[in-house]
Formats: sequence, C-alpha cells, structure tokens
Amino acid sequence: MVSKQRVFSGVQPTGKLHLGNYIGALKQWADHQDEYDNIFCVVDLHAITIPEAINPKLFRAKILEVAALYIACGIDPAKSTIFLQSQVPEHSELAWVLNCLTPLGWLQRMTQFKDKAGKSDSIGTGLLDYPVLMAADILLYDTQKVPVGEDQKQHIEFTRDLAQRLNTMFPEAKLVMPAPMIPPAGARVMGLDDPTVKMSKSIGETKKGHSVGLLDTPGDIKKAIMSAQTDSDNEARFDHCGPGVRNLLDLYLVLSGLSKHEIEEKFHGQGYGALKKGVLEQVMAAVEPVQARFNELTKDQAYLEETLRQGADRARGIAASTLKRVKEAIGFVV
Ligand code: AQP
Repeated sequence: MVSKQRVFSGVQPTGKLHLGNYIGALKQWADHQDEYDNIFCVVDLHAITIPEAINPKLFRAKILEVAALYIACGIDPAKSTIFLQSQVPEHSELAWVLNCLTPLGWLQRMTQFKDKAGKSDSIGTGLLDYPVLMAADILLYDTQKVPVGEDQKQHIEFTRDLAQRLNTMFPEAKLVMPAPMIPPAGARVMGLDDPTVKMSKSIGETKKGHSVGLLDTPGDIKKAIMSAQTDSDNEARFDHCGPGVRNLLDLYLVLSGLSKHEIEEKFHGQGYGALKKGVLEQVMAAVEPVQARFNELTKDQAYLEETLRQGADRARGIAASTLKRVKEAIGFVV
C-alpha cells in the first residue's frame, strides 16, 4: 500500500480569524483531509513574535479558540493530528539548529519581516527569526505539502533553501523537501474596505469593515460585505473589473463552487448590489455551521484539551525521531 503524503500547516493564535484564513488555510485543510496524512498546529510560539500584543489571559483563551475553530471548520481529530506548537519542544530545538545555519541576509530579505518591521517601533529578534521557526515546524514532520495562502509562499521557498543547505552540509539529515499547496482561487483574499491590501488579522482588529471574522455576528458580516469597495462600472466580469469586484467574484467562486462562466451569467446586468448579496449568502452558508459547531465545542473544554493532548503525543513522536536524525547527522551525542 502506498502511504499518504504528509501535510503540515498552522495558524497563529492572534487577532480574529477571517475569511482569508478560512479560504487560504482552514477550508483547504478540511477539503483535502482524506487524501493526506495531516498535521495541523496552532502556532502559538509564532504568536509571541510581536510581544507587545500579548495579554496572558487573552492569549490562553485565543489559543484554545483557534484550536476549537480548526475542529469547527471541519478538521476531524480522528483523521488529522491537531496540537499546540508550544507543547512539542522539538520545534524550538530544531529552530536553534537551523538558526545556526541561516545567513542573516536571507532573513532580512523576507517580505513579511520588512512589512511588519516597518509598522513597529521596536523589533524583536523573534520577528526576524519567524521563518526559521516556520521551517523547523515543517521539516520536523518530513512534510511533503504545506497548504497555505499566497502570502506564505516566500517562507516555504526559504524552508526549501534551508533544507537544501542542511542536507548538503550533513547528508545524513535527509530532510524532506516541502512544496506549497496554494488554492487556485482565494489564495489572497483582499481587504473589503481596501482591496489593494490582503485581508489581515491585525488590520481587522482595528478597522471595521476590513474583514469578515469567522465568529462575527450576522449583522457585522452583512455590514462589511454590503459596504465592500467596488468600482464605478456595474458589470461583474472576472477579466474586466477593478480589484474590489474581483475580490468579491473570487469569494463567490471559491464558496459557491460554480464556474467563472456560470457566475458571470448569474449576475449579468444586475449591478454590484446583487453580487454583494450573493457573496453574503455564500459567506453566511459557510460561517453559520462553523459558528454552531464552535459554540458546542466551547461548552466541552475537556474534549478540546484531551484532543490537543493526544495530538501533541503523536506529534512529539514524529518530531523527536526527525530531530534525533538531524542531531546525529551533525555529530551530537544522542
Ligand atoms: N488574506 C488572506 N488570503 C488567503 N490566505 C490568507 N492567510 C492569511 N491571510 C490570508 C493564510 O492563513 C494562514 C494562517 O495565517 P497566519 O496566522 O499564520 O498568518 P498571518 O499572515 O499572520 O495572518 P494575518 O491575517 O495576515 O495576520 P497579521 O495581520 O497579524 O499579519 C496562512 O496559511 C496564511 O497564508
């Protein structure tokens, strides 16, 4: 029997999870769950790379909220391993080893670092080092596929470069080369208020109308979608429209499962109001069952914590064996 390919991915427990996180990450994880051996992690160590944002009590609640959202979005713990990154110390240990092999220039070139560093007065080393920890996350599980949004493509390329470098220096490490798995549509969901920037957790925290949070009220979701920025034309066509209309069309495409042609036919001659209503219906149809399942899960913390404990046990087994291989290859006494 051919064994399934290994998939690994994660979301940071920061801000409110939005439609971009759902379409770029969680939905594709759930949709392909039966095809792969899946490992999904709440990357809480990544979340402290902006330490000013951390409130210990809220942080703990947010970590459990994101884990519950994984399950609410359809990740089945019977089919996929779900765990908290900080409960598997091998992530930090491999990150240290990789740090020692990473040229500083590689990190300084990362687009996400430059963007985030530009918005902050004080930059912690962790923010610069974020891609190294992400590389450790992926490489620890001999991952073949990493389902992510387009914004993470550069970090996966970085991970491949680093794996190549380590394998060249220490061939017995035998790190597996991961490939990004980017959805054909919806890989970069844009802000509803400003379709020139990607829908983002941090902007969503401060700007109403920027994002649709998976746990937002129906009223807030309606307001955000119905006031989404469009353009002065009124024809909904994939090839001839501005970025705001394209964002709405892409959302409709991913969530409805219809073809581009069917969508253009459906909204032909109806103006953008009808398109927005259509998107709203699709978004509500996606979000309502997620919210219902999330509300059930929050009543059963014991189930959630047990699921995470079991997930961490399985993850630790795989991670420990990869780390041992890498340490032996380097010459550590293990
Ligand atoms: N707008 C997006 N469209 C498609 N996919 C997206 N992802 C994030 N934003 C979009 C994907 O969601 C996964 C988890 O994201 P994360 O928490 O690791 O990364 P992030 O980039 O920090 O998320 P945000 O929303 O952009 O937060 P801030 O504002 O704090 O920077 C990843 O697979 C990512 O590709």
